[in-house]
Amino acid sequence: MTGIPLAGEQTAQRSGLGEYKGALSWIASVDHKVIGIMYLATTIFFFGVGGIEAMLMRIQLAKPNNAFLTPSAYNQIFTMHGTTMVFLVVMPMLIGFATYLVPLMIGATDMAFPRLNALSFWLLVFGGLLLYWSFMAGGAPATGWFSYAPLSEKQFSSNAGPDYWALGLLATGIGTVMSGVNFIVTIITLRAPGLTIRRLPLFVWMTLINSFLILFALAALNASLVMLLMDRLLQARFFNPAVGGSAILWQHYFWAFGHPEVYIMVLPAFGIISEVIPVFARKPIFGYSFVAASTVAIAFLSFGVWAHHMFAVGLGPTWELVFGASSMLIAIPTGVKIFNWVATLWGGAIRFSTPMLFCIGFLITFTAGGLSGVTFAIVPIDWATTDSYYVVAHMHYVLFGGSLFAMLAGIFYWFPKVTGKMLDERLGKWFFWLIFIGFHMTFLIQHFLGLIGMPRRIWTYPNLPYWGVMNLISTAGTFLIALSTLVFLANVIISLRSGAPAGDNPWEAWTLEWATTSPPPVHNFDQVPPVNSRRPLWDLAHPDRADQDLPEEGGVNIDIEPNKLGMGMFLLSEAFFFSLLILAYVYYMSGGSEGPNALNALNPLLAGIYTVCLLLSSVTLWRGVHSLRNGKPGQFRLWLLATVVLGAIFLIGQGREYLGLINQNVTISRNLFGTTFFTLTGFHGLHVFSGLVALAVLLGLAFMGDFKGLRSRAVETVELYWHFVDAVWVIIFTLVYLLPHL
Ligand code: HEM
Ligand SMILES: [Cu+2]
Repeated sequence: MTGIPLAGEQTAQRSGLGEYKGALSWIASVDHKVIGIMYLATTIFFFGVGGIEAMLMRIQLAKPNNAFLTPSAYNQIFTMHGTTMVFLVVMPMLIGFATYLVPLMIGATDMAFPRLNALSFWLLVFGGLLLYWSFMAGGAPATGWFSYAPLSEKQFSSNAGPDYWALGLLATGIGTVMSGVNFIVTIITLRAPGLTIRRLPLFVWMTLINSFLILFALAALNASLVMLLMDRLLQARFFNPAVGGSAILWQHYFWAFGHPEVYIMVLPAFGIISEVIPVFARKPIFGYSFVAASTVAIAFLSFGVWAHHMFAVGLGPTWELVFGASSMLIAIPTGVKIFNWVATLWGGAIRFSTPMLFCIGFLITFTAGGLSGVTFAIVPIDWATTDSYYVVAHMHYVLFGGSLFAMLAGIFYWFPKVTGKMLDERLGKWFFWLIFIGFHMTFLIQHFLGLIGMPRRIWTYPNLPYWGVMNLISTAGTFLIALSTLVFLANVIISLRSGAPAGDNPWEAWTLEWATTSPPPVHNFDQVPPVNSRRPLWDLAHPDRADQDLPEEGGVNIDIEPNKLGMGMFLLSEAFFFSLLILAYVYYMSGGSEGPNALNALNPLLAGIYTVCLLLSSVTLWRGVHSLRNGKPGQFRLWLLATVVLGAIFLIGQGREYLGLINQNVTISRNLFGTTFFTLTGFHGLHVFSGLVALAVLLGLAFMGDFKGLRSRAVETVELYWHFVDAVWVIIFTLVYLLPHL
């Protein structure tokens, strides 16, 4: 099996489920199966927390003028509920599914970077704990899950809640970017022979495309969070209108992340549906290529619709028209998928087992949610419904009725593979009908509450006609949902104890994960079956009617070094991160900034000298890698040393410049120039510093002896990073130091 030998060795040493005992074997595990299960357990726990928050809100809203919660408590709870459900439940639960399934579905022993995989998971746990620690540290954030400025600025939210919100999401955000990198490298470099890109299971295809979305969208979020933290902790001025900042800029930046985020929360769910429906309809998916291609279309379009969340801020008719049209457009590829799933069901020998019931529940509910979504693309309708319960209903139809129903289909479908036991079908059906009826009882009526004028995020409401009874019905539905979750938990516990044995392939499915035992061994496969089509196990079971669907198109794995590909993907995300910092600088400087600015505060000549040092260090590193490749470790050491020295000169130079500016009272809080200059060059400096640390470690290792194999790969990977950091500086130096003088 192709792939990184280290990964294989590591997982071989660590047993899979059941062979390792005790908490430590889980905590220390780098096995994708163990990490995948930990993701599921953690996100199901947070679903419980988010669900309790939802219950509390619904009890408060059960009748008019209620005082079960205080206004402040209500604001904290809806903020934490929304944040939890998005960042600690739906997104990471889908990552958990992919972490467990992708290596099995492509016939690999593990993810490309097992330790990075473990780190991504623990960053989720750390971020979640940090977020919830806010309740102990003076109160949770009460700014809503999209934390609009200036409400999220210090003067309106003086407690530490929003700081924990931003820091917690930064931790989970960094972990999520790492997962994205890991999935791309795993899927591109570790596939079994014959498993070409056009034969990938659709869940794997969706995970691949989703990972690219993650690289860019989470970079946008991380950059926005950094800027908000600069405002809150260092009195910067990014989003604070009172000191020249723009609250609308926060909205642009947040939704540049926020809208792609809704697809990050639904594309893998589409993947689950595309795996389960064919198996229970006993037909291959209808229009595989259309489902795959429409995913790419959605991925691209999802970065072009963000301002449909801002139709009420006064963008002007032109932009409203543009974003209205693009938001309509994105409904088309989604419609294509729904058509393909229904066409797959058509004429199928359908088995209405629980996984299939949830797929049908998904189709009904997500389609309804998608249709209300289209209504928001019509600007005047959005003006009437934005910030009302019509929005709350829409978002739950797509996120709960869509993503969550699909994940429940996935749990009932893959539970046998993960545990070796079948979930109880009777309890499964009870669970489905309770949650399906409970869901529609809770959220269908909210559409009408919104249309008759009930705003979202209100702690209570007056006794207006129908409002009380409609809210009571909604609340009653929530209790039905709560009851259903108890039935689900009971089913899991009973089945783990005494469920019917599953066997390798209880559903007679066709993808590779069903070609190994349930649960799989630590190395995943004793033997990966031949792959000559999209349904390798169908071909194996029906050699006379095998799916010879596509001629094999050349090599399977793209011949690229996994470390380099990984670093390349990481740098793609970093490039987007920097472009948002640069955009903020350009946006504020183009508007002119009173007081000190680049023209009168900076010394381009001196900065020019340091810039030459930094660029030279790229040359010395390139020479060093060259000498290493030519087996000249002595020369390599010298070039590496020169690189470290030149990089250090640049950093010292930047430090001196900072001291000089601070002595002139040019600081991050002084004006918009200070805010954008120090944040942009500061983050670049941080990248130079971490690059220097990596180079210094390599230099230390180089003086300690041989530099073959893994270590030389590490040098080439760091080289890629270093050239990137230098290239970013060229852009910054030109923009900040040169351009003002031209
Ligand atoms: C378990 C059943 C659930 C119930 C009963 C429920 C109920 C609610 C309620 C009452 C609100 C506050 C509405 C307001 O005051 O504006 C809310 C907001 C929200 N819910 Fe849920 N919810 C549930 C599940 C979910 C799920 C699975 C998601 C998935 C992501 C989700 C995401 C959100 C978001 C993003 C908000 C907006 C929060 C904000 O305004 O900042 N909810 N939900
Ligand atoms: Cu959107």
